Amino acid sequence: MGLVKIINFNSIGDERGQLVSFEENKNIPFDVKRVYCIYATKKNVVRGLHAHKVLKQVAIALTGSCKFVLDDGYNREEQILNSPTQGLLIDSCLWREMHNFSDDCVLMVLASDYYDENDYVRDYQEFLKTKTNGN
Ligand code: T46
Repeated sequence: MGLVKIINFNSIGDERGQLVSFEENKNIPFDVKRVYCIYATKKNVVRGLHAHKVLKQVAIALTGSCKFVLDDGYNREEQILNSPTQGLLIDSCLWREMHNFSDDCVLMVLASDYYDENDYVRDYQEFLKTKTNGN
């Protein structure tokens, strides 16, 4: 099974424009405890560069675009996000990097838990060790 899991959200359109909604345990496959947005990212910045032990997230580019890299310690896969109707499901225990932010990128992330620095693995070698330990 691939690392990149895309959720396609239904967009409701009429003569006024478009509307897309996100609902926990419906089109978002977990309880949503936190929402955050990454925006005004500077040129040539790489964000992420960590894994989460437990947290699951869905990332959606509300405007603009960026590129995600997901890495399970064995394979790396890339996915460009550029639509509010497309979510990237980021499972736990995956190294993630975000590259190539457009100036107008607003990346919204729906998260399965509150912010907890203890859930982060910010060292790649440490991340690889968790993989060889059978996680
Ligand atoms: C992830 C990717 C996709 C908070 O105080 N509350 C929060 O909810 C978050 C997400 C971050 N922070 C603090 C922690 C740091 O001092 O904000 C600062 C920047 O966070 P970080 O360097 O972890 O940001 P990114 O863009 O590298 O990663 C973020 C999320 O942290 C992470 O969970 O998976 O986006």
